[in-house]
Amino acid sequence: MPDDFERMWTDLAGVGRSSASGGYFRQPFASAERECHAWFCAQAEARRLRLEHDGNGNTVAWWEPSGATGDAVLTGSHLDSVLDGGAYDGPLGVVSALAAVDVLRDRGFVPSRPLGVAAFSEEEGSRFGLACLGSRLAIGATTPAAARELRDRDGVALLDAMATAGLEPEIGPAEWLRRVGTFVELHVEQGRDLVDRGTAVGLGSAIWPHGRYRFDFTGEANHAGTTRMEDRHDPMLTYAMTALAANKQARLAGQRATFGRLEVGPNSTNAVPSRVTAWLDARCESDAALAALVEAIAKQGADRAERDGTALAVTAESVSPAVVFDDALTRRLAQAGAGPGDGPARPVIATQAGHDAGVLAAAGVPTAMLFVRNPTGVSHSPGEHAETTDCLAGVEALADALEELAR
Ligand code: HGY
Ligand code: MN
Ligand code: MN
Repeated sequence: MPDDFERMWTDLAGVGRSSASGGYFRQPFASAERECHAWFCAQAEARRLRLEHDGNGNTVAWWEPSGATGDAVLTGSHLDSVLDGGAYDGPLGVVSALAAVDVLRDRGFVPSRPLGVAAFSEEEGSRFGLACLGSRLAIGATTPAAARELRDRDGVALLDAMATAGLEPEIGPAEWLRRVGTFVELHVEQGRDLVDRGTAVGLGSAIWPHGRYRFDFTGEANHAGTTRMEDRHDPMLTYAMTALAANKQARLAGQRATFGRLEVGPNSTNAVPSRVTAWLDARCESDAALAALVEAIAKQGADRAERDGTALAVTAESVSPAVVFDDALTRRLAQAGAGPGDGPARPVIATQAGHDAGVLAAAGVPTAMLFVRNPTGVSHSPGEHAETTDCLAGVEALADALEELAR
């Protein structure tokens, strides 16, 4: 089995990888991400899994032995990446799911339920701005009407991007998801909890609520040289003070706030800008704390705008409520595969990272997550990594979980 996992991992290693940074650019419905989906389809067909494509860009590979009945057990993750992302965030869950099917077959296991491996589209929201777009559309958490309004940074509409990629978009609730009784997503940990605990595999307890908010700062374009400092209405200044305020508010509250994306107009070296658009990513321990943090940051931005003679408008673009994973399912999987005398059950840890598992859990699908140790905790970066031995431990743990659920 290890060679299956490592061979598959090697297959994907070069797809969408930047030779300059070593990071990945697998934006949804662009060539590299579609190459990953095509690879996934080929791997599924090689395993005689039945492929199903919904109109949202999601792909599901089904293992349905004759006699398999009842609610399906679903696993899988996503193949898209953030800009200049790591290799493991997403693909580890998809490759591990295919490898877990190999392990189960090597064990002579035959599922009594249909078992599906999903590759969800646009989990990162890196192109169209809405996190977990594919799973949200499939489960009905986002309406087709709202999705049709989405544009990428070049103004390309979602449906046009899907059609250009050769898909026949029919976005909306997916029939296949109604057949799913439980979902288990394996993912590289995007933090250091497992490292600090000295263990390779853990389970997820909860996902912090998090959101993405567009801050539009508008001011007055003017000459960078002839305009006295006291005469300016500079949106860059208002933005800068707001970014500092966000950092301070989050640090004081023990939460998370990041301005990682910025657009400046007209983006000239020798002109005071007329507008600055900045995207805030905020994550907190509770829905109330998230609302309070964003409100505090927006208020400090508005107060600064008053002083600078600029204006600020804040728009929520993607909000994910707090998610608590199914406790009974998680406890059952913490013990799955454990033999007498095995050590303590797998640790159960919270995460601040969003996942398709969070979308399905929020929609009422009994869901659990498995996390694989990340030695540095670094993620959304070319530096993201997981040791092969830990990845193989994750595959075994996922196989144990699927055997437990589909026996
Ligand atoms: O942004 C996130 O939390 C996830 O990695 N999509
Ligand atoms: Mn992910
Ligand atoms: Mn991610």
